[in-house]
This record gives sequence, structure tokens and C-alpha cells, in this order.
Amino acid sequence: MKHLIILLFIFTSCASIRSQQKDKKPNILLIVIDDLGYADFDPYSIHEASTPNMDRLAKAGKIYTQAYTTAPVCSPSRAGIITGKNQFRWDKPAGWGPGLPDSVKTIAEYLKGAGYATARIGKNDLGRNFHKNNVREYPLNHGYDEFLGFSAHAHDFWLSSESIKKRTPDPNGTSATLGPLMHNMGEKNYNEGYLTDIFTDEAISYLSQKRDKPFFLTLAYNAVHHLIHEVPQKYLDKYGVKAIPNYDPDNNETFGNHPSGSYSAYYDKYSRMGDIGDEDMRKYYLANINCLDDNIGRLLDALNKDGLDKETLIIFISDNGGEPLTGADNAPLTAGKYSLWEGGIKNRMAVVWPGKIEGGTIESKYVSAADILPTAAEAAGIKLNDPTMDGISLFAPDKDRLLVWKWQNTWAVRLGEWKLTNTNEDHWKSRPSAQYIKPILNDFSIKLFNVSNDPGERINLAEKYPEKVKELSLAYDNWCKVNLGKY
Ligand SMILES: [Ca+2]
Repeated sequence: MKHLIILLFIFTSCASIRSQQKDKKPNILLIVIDDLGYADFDPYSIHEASTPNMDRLAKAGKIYTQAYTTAPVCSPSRAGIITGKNQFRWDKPAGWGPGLPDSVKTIAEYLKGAGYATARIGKNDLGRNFHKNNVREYPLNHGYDEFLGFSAHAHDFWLSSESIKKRTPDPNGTSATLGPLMHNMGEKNYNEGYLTDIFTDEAISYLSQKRDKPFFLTLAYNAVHHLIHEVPQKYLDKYGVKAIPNYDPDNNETFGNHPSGSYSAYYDKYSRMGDIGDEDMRKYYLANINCLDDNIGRLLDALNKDGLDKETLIIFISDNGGEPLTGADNAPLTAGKYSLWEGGIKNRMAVVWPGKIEGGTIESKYVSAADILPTAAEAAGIKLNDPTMDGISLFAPDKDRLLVWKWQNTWAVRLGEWKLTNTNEDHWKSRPSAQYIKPILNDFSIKLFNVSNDPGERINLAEKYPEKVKELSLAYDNWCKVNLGKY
């Protein structure tokens, strides 16, 4: 009898361990980069940017070579990433500031509901209600337990102290900001430190915390967004460019219509081509990306050291294509950020999940950043029941799926090998940098490309294949008819 009880105990214990292992949810680490050029993250080719650690990610998992974001600029794209939806479902102007309606559930809310500890470190930018913590757009109000970062398009890489904020006439005067970081319902002051390093340190500290639940960490770097020239000295030395003095409110510099001594004047001056020439801009960009890559290396080392890598799903993507004004290289894709040309919306995405995804694999079927939420949900065992979800699982890409985009007055549709668009050229506020590939047409005419054969969109086939134009145009119109306004 005694033996039977012991045997029964052993049997039930083993069954319980087995069921715990089976039910164990992976940690999820979502790394979002800002304005990364398509050619600047290309793990299986020789390229100019130094990205050995980003390449490590690709080689440990799968790289998706055609990962589209839902918009060509930061805020709407990030809304697409965290909701799994085309943000123009609710953002009628399909513009810079989609915001986040109460009724749209986020990836953090789904995962928190499934028992995850959730945190966001870095840039939070949904295009509305910047710098406020009592709004839906603030991470603590859409599913994140913790937040450290900033809620705007950009933050100075060097100036994160209370004292500089006090001395600056317009610390929140533009979409770019400086001063202490937002931290939960308060602020955190940094008298020194470089933002990419700070975010990595904080992320490593978060990873090292002991907890009895899986974590979901969104680490959203503002590298490699303007101000691209702000990089630690050793990287400037490596690329042979001079340090440009940081913003100083006592320097009565003016630029454009901005008041003298304002941060807007400094930001505007250095976030366009002009004061920095093409050759140096590319060097600052390469230095910035090199520093980012070293930080990603530190992060991966910390994961490996604690053995967390084996139980963590990592997703790595840029929020939009390379910026035409920073020296980012999107080759062979046309144009860049701000437009629906491929250079604005197509990225390489890495997904790592040891034991589930074979390392060193390449997926060339096109996917969407909206797929991140359904993929995380699947990994966490969450059943989604939302007919307005635009994303599908990254584990089952569909070569014939319909993807649509609306961006201001432009739109695009991808179906199979084909893409139809009325996009025009747009490089925002100055001439583009030397890496920029100019579109073949700069107007709102309807253009048809076979983007499988012609990824650079150099041959407009609209006249040759009118039936394809009709088919894709109808598919787009139908999608809009059925889905716009539904979320
Ligand atoms: Ca961006």
C-alpha cells in the first residue's frame, strides 16, 4: 500500500511537471527600431552598416525579407504594431496622429490578461497626447505595467536631465523633446548618459528581475531616428566624423521661424540635409547604428547569460523604412519613410524562438507588422476572436494575402506578386541624402508593379496589364467598403 502511494505520488508529480512544461508560456521580447534602412540590416549580404548583433538575431531564428509596416512613418506604424490592425480603420485622415481608441485592444492588454508581466522601455509614439500620462495613448493606460521612456516622435540622445529641461524655453515645443524620461506616473532624471545605452541598461535590469510569470517587454529604441549625429565619441572616431555640440539654450542660435535659443531651432537645423553634408550624414548614421548594434549585443548577452534566450520569443522590426534625410540606405527599394513606395514600408524582420523556429531560416513570403500581435497571442496560447484583426500568424504566411495601405492622400495594395499604388514622392522637409533612390514618377497617377520581379518599382506595368489594375483596385475598394470605420 505504502509503495502504491509513493508510485502514485511520483506519477502525479511527473504528470504535473509535464503539464506545466507544456503550458509554459514563452517570454516575449519585441524590439522596435526607428527608421532603419532596408539595406542596412541584411544579415546574409555584405553591407556597409556594422550589424553583427542584429545579424545574430537573424541567424538564431528566421528573417522575413518582406515585412511591411502598416504606415511609412512612426506613429501610425506603431499603432499598427501594438493593435494588429490597420490604424486607418479608425484614423479617417490616415495621418500622422492615429491615437488609440479605448475600444482597440493592444498586444500588452492581451498578454497581461494571459498572465504576463508587461513593460515598455523607449519610445512611445501614437501621434497624439504627447507628454501626458493620463491618456489612453500612455503605455500604463493600454496594458503595460511599467514604462520608462518618452511619448513623442523623438527625444534628444544626450539631454535627459531636469536641469536642461528647466533651461530650455521649449522642452516639449516640437514633436522632439528633451529632459527627464517619463517613468510610470512620474519622471526619471539622468544627468548623463546616452539614450540607447540607457534603454539597454534598463531593459537588462528588467530581464534580470526574478518573477513568477512570463514577461512581455517592448524595447523601442529611438535609434536610428534623428538627431542622427548624436553618437558617443568612440563611434564618431571610428567613422571619422566630428562631434557637433549638443543643444545649448544659451547659444542664441536661430533656424527658420523658430525662436532663438529654442530646442526646435536646433532640432530642425540638424534633422534635415544642409548643415550636415551627404558624406558626413551617412557616417553619423553608420556610427549611430553601430552603437545601437553593440547595445543589442549587450541585451542578447544578458538574455543568454541567464538562460532566458531558450524561453523567449524575440521579434525585431523597424517601424518604417529608412529616412531619406539621415543617410539610411533602402537599396534596392525606391524612396523611403513618408511614402508608400517600398522604401517607406518594407523592412526585414527577425523572429527568434529556440526550439520552435529553426535558426538561419529565411521567409520570403510577404508579411505585415500587424502579424506581430496574432503571433504573440498564438505563442501565449491566447485565442483571438476579433474579425477586425488585420494581422495573421507569422507562423503561417500566405503568399496571396491582401494587404492595403492608406497614408494621407495616397494608398497602396499588395496582392500576390503585384502592387498597385497612387503614391507620390515625399521627402518631407529637405532634399534627400545621397543614398535615396528617386521614384520613376512623382505624381499621384496609378502605378502597377510586379514587386517580386521588380522590387525597386522601376517598371510601371499599369498600361500593359489593365486587368491587373482593375483587379487590385477593386480589391482595395472592397476592403475599404467593408472595413473602414470598423475596429
Ligand atoms: Ca520611425
